[in-house]
Amino acid sequence: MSHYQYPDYFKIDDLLTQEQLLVRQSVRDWVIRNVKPVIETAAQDHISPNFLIREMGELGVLGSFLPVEYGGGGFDKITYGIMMQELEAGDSAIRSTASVQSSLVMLPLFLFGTEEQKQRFLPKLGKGELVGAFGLTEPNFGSDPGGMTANLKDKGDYFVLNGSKMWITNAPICDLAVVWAKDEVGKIRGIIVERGMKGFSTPETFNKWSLRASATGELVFDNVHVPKENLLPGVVGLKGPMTCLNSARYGIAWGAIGAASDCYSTALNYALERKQFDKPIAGFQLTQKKLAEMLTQITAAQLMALRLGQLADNEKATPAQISMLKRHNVQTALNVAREARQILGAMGITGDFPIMRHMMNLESVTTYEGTHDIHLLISGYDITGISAFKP
Ligand code: TGC
Ligand code: FAD
Repeated sequence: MSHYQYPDYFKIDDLLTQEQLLVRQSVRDWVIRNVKPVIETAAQDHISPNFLIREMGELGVLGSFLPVEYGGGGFDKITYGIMMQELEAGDSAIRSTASVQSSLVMLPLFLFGTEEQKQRFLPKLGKGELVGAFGLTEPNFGSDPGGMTANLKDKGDYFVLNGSKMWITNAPICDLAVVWAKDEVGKIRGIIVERGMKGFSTPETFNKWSLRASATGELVFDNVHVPKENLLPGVVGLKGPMTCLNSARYGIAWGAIGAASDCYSTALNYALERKQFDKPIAGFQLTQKKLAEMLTQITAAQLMALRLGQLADNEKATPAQISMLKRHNVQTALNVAREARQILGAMGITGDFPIMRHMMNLESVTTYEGTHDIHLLISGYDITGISAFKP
């Protein structure tokens, strides 16, 4: 399929291992076979193709960087990034599910959970037999999650959980949610809330123009009794959820390259075939400017992602570097999608091509996991040592 000839202008493939290239091919093939044929209709109909989750489990993209004995694949961080890149070339919704399950549900259980919690949940999450969600954002606390009001009251052998979370990926279909809430002394704790617990509901959020093939919703806790053994004992404070976000943001930065590459390749093919004024539109300087700038930006995004992957695999990637990469690569993908859509003219707004869907999805991707501006402020803080978030 011609639109899968993705750009590799700087021969970055030469820097990847045989195993990484093989994994890329197998995820790419799966996306072509199983995602591409259904995703446009799913997005148009605002339906999340949940049957793909178990297939992703079989494919090995859920929790891929965790040890095999805990339901993972034992892969390195570059391989994780490559997987996210290929999934997002299909659709950001598919990558979202894999990101949340891997980095925001399996990772906190692995890092902060008890052995019993790990044995109980991780293997099934890794196979896609259970679906997880991550509840940090609240109606009144998005960029500033430290202000959250969801709260836990200690009742001896259980906690009572009250509050609500909003904009939660996979909330309507989750079997369990890793929820962040404040204890009685105001410390942020992670706790596993399971479907079926009395007072726990997950209403879906409709009317989205973005990530329409992803189930987004709320997590509502109305005096939910959560057993003490569901508390994640291994972390206290905002650094718990933020540690998981470092991993998810890193994966998103790779994912954005997939969406951008799909848009670029589609636009290049179209420009070579479409004729106006008796010649292919690829022959006009203004089209070439768009294509050249897209390819330059994608190449920069690829190189940044690979280098940060190397640092991550050596435990040297800093949160601020991850913020810079997430912000840069998602902005790159948005720029590429917007330019690519222009090259297709009117055809660019249709579902016959993937560009408009990617473009709309990327509007969420630039907002979730820290907005474009929040990541800029994280860079600013890292450069100057002065926080510009708050007074
Ligand atoms: P601040 O005072 O700076 O830090 C509080 C504590 O948190 C620690 N911390 C981190 N730890 C590890 N990694 C990071 N990246 C960390 N950032 C902060 C920090 O060291 C401190 O620890 P301690 O032990 O000293 O207490 O926090 P602040 O209140 O000023 O807030 C700033 C911050 C970092 C929260 C803000 O910059 C930010 O990142 N806001 C964005 C919130 C966000 O990203 N939400 C994402 C929700 S989940 C989601 O969107 C999933 S979408 C998934 C999908 O569908 O793909
Ligand atoms: P706000 O924080 O209200 O920000 C609004 C605007 O103000 C932004 O432009 C922001 O950059 C700006 N702003 C805020 N503070 C500052 C400041 N100090 N300086 C300058 N500008 C500032 N959350 C989860 O917990 N789990 C999920 O699974 C999840 N999935 C999501 C899925 C989708 C489709 C979407 C859209 C969101 C999801 N989120 C999830 C929520 C997401 O993380 C938040 O939307 C995001 O953190 C921003 O919060 P907000 O929308 O409340 O915006």
